[in-house]
This record gives sequence, C-alpha cells and structure tokens, in this order.
Amino acid sequence: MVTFLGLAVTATLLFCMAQGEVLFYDFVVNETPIEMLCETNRSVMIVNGLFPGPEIRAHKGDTIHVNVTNLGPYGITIHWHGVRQIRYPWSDGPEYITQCPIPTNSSFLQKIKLTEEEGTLWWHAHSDWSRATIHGPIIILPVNDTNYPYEFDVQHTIVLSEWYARDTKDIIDEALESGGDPDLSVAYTINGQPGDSYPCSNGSAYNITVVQGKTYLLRIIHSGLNEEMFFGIAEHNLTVVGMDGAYLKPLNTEYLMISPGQTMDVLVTANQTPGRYYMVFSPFVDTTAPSNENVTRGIFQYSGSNSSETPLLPELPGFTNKSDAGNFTIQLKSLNSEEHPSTVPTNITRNITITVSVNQQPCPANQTCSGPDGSMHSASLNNISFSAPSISILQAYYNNLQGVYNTTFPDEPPFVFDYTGNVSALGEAANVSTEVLMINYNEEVEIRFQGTNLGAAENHPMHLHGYSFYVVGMGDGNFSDSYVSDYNTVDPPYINTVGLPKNGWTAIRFKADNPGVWFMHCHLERHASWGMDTVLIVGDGKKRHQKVHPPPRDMPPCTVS
Ligand SMILES: [Cu+2]
Repeated sequence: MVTFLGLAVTATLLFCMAQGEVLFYDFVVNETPIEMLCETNRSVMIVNGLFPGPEIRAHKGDTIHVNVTNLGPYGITIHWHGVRQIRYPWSDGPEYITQCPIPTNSSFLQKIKLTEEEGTLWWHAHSDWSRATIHGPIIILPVNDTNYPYEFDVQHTIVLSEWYARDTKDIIDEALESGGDPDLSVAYTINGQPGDSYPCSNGSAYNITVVQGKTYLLRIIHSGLNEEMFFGIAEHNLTVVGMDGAYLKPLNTEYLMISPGQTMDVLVTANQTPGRYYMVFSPFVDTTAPSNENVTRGIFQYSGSNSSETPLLPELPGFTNKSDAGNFTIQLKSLNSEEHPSTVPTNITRNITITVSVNQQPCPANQTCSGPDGSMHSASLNNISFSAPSISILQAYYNNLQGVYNTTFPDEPPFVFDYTGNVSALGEAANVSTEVLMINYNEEVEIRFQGTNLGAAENHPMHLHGYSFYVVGMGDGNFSDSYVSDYNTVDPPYINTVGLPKNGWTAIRFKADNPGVWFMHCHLERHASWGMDTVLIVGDGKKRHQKVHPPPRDMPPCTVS
C-alpha cells in the first residue's frame, strides 16, 4: 500500500503543471452477489459492489488517477473507452495489447489523461468477457460547467447492459474451446434493471420522474456485448447533441440506433400530456446468427402521475429493420462550430482498405467442433484472424522484443473478390496470426472498412483506441473510388466506434498524432474474441513531446502461464 501511495504523490507532482485538475478514484474489483431476474445470490465481478459500476465525473482536460485493485479470482484489465490517452498507452487497458491482466490481490494505478474529450464516455474491463459486468460512465463536463452548446435542466445517465445467466469467462472460454456459439445473454438492463418485461423484475424498472416543461439530458451508454439497439421514448421526440465524447449538430429523431461501444447525449423535453411513458431498448438484428431478441423497458413518468397507470409503448423499428438503422446513422454530423470546429484530414498520406469478415476454421484433427457444419467460428480483418500474444504488444514494442508480433498487416485485402456478393464458392478460413499495422507519426490516414458476405454477415461496430476519427463516408455494397468525391469532409461525425453496415463499407479519417500501440476491433464481443481485431502501432515523432512516455513502475507483470 505504501508503494502505491508513494506513486500517487509522485504522479501528482508530475501532473500538477498540466491543464486541469488531478482527481483520484479507487476501484476494487471483486465477486459480489447480486439480485437479477429470479436469482438472488449469484456472484459476478463488479467494481466497488456496484452494477453498473461507479461513475467518474471530471472536467475537460483533467487527469484522473484510478487505483484498480483486483480481488477477483482471475486477472482483469480496465479500458477508458474513448479517452485518447495522448502519448500514454500504458493505461489504455486491452489485455495483451497494452498490458497483461492485473493479477488477483494486486493493484495497478491507471492514469486517464483527458484532453479534447467532452461529453459522455465510459470505462469497461478489456479482458475475456468480464466487461459484461465491469463497466461504468465517464462524464466529462465543459471546463466551465455552463458552457454547453445546448440547454437543459436536468441530466441522467442511462447505461444499457447485457446480462448473462452464467459466468461470462466460462461462456467465452468454453465457446473458444468448442468453436461453437457462445451463450446468448438472457436480459438487457437499464442501469442494472431488466424492467417489467422480465420475470421477477416487475416493480423494479428504472424510472425517471420528470416535470412538465423541463428538458432532460440523457447520457446513453451502450455497454452491451453483442447486439446493436434501437431506443425511443413513447410520444417524445429525441434530439441527439453528442456522441462518443464530442458534440453533434442537433438531430431530431423518434428513435436512436446505438451500437455496443457507442455513447449518445440526447435531449428530451417533457412536453406531452402528464402520464407514464415507456423508454425502450429493442435489439437491431441484421444477421442469421443467434440473437437475444428481448427488449428492456424503463419508465419516463411525469411528476404526480398515477403509478398504477400502464405506460404507453414507443413505436420502434422492427428487429430486422436495416433501412431504419442506416437512415438514423447517416444523419449524424459533427457540430463544427467556431468553438468546436471539425478538422478533417484532407491530405491523405496513407490509405488502407480492410475487409471485415466472419469466418470458419476447420476443426483440428481428432477433435469435435460445434461451429457451423462441425467447424470452428472465426473472424478476421484482411483475412487475418488476430491471435493475442502472451505478453503485451506495447511492452514488446517499447523494449524492442522480437518474435511477439509481425509488422506485415497488409494495406489492401489479400484477395480481391465481390466482397458483398455471392461468396458461396469461396473458402471461409482465415490466417491466424499476430499482425500489426505500422503507421508513421502525423500521417493523415484513411481506413476503408469493407464488410463481406462471408459467414453470417452483419453490422460491425468498429472501434479504434487512442483516437476518435471522422466518418467521411458510408454505404451499401462494395466500395468504389468514385465515392470519394461524395465524402463529407465538412462536418462528418467525430466518433470512436462506427457501425460498418452489413455488406457495406465505411471510410474513416484521422491524423496519426498519438504515438503508441492502439487496439482496433469489432465491439461485438463474440467477433472480437474470434479474431476481428488488429493493432495500430503509431511511431514516435522526432521532437521530445511527440514520443510515448516511459511506462509506470507498477505495470502488471507478464508471466507466461
Ligand atoms: Cu463484428
């Protein structure tokens, strides 16, 4: 304990000259019994006894020190989703990418360095599937609290989670072993409450009591593992004003489509007849893969309304409504105001195309596999199914260790085919390997993600660590160079997780101004576990302030198990 206090003091001295305040949080991860559905005593891994976990609240530019102590039975890591962590990948969190798991009965002091982020982000475990229960909000207020580019009266945070009936580490360990489908979640929850559409949950739905005429800011976080969601409130229009820690042009809509990993800041005014209205998350299912098709309901109720009154239901797009999902996403634009300008790269020096596929691997000899037709589920980027090493790529990179990863991730798909057409004649196996993309400091990068029709095609929420990016284009089918002239380079949304449409493409741009080792992956957990991942290593610049900081002394050890 003395060691950690000592480190905290040193860190304070180091950071006191930086902009913003330094805040301290203690996170203790432990197995804790919680009541859910009809179970009253199953233990799950949570932080500080809370589900969802504790909120971090800071101002733009602050530095947050979180002392993470793991008292659970297996190693975990924690990621600060959407925080760029400029020059400091050491606290970013993905296991075997920037660190090894924090072992049982030990601590790791993580430093979260806020810079440009403003709005709503979140934190979550980034080891096996433990993020199902280890997650919580990061609320980043403007430097001057009143300086929002919109007006509201009251704010609430809404965390959508996915609940599993068994230990999520067992679920994914068994699925990867057998090659079959992992268990589906059994419920969706709003701030930990499944709501009245589930057994044993009547009377405990999450509710917001509102006052006629007031405007509410809802900070919505999709922490679920495997399903995109529609969201709406009966009879009430929504105005989306922010996403992934950056402002948007106000977008009026009756519903949202939000992917795992994304956050949305939404205004809603209580301007209807006083009463009770359901707020509903309902899954968007655009795949033939198995899905949890339940909904979860909270209640938006006017002060003084009769609590025995049955709430009204919103009309949300049907589960399979791909066009309504796409029509919402395509309307998102960044605020691009004088105070919050867009700086879209227009001098692209590195152009990368990445196919995003669901694959099948042949079953190893003398083994029975439970994937499709006796194969094993797999997934890939540019036909490489990512295999994590047993020590962290960041530590290997920083210390020049050889043999941990290869630097030959290709800038183009290895095979050209009709990606979104009839692929039935093609083999579905990918190469299993640990390949990273090397990127020079300050390059202006464009990545074109190309969905493919291999395996069970679907929407993939692609997430990049260390950066937000501008989504300059998106569409159905195969990408064509002729689409470049239609890009939005004026006010594209600036986000960290983008839904790549099923059998479609999307193009993102960013300036590689943050040196380090940054994970890039599908935020559907089953795809990430099957290998739909890669790593960007952005090199140091020449100047002193353009290099990765040295590691902290308490990095969790990498021991080969
Ligand atoms: Cu995916």
